[in-house]
Amino acid sequence: MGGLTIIGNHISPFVRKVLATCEIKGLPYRIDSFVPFFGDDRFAKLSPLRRIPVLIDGDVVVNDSSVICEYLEEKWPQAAVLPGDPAARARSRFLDEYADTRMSDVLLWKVFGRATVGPAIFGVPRDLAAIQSTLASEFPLVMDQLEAWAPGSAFAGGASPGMADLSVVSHFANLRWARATVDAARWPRTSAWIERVEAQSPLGRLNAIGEKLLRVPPNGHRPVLESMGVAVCEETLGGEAPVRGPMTVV
Ligand SMILES: N[C@@H](CCC(=O)N[C@@H](CS)C(=O)NCC(=O)O)C(=O)O
Repeated sequence: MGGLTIIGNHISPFVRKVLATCEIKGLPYRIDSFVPFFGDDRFAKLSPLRRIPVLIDGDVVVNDSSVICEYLEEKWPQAAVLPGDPAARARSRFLDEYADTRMSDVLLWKVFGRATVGPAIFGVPRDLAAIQSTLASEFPLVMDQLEAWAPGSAFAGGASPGMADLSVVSHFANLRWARATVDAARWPRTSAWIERVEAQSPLGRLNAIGEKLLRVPPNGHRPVLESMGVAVCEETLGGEAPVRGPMTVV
């Protein structure tokens, strides 16, 4: 069977970044949707760190959301998600890197992970004090940096949403799902940027799908996705029980 396959689910900001990139480029895909900790041995072979997303394009297997987006950009340059100018491209790549590292650490692992993933998947008690402490200390530092970098109009890499916008903004859905919000009066440029990207890229719709998946058990994604018109793989590499991978944070 030809076409692109993505292993991952819409709850992951990294997966939504890749799905949005496919959609911006008009590339059809199907998804094997499961929570990564439930991946079986075949998944571990395709994803050495047991992480999602994974892209399968025929015989080619690509790991890591940024590497996947750059592969897509190089193979299908139409509807570019990176600017052409080398300096602007470097800037976009830095924002993407910042989102994948610093924002992941603070927003995804220390807030969403503690609020949702730890309790729901691994039975770790929800540590509200630790979440509050992150929201009061490290979170504002991240937001202050984003406020200085947020584009005042349009998008990080130019006139249309690109990889940097998707990468940064996808984290804010997970933040909301952890019941934390962005103070628009304190960080107005960033708030407006988030709104623009969610409204003017596929991210808004992909976030809505992620929100639905959060409400069903880890092995219950298929009917939800099919009811929303998402193409789902016949076979799944999702297994029965959660496994901690080599990089698991929660
Ligand atoms: N840098 C990676 C991060 C991917 C990642 O951490 N994915 C999470 C889901 S949001 C995952 O698969 N976690 C499983 C684990 O850490 O064991 C990327 O951009 O793809």
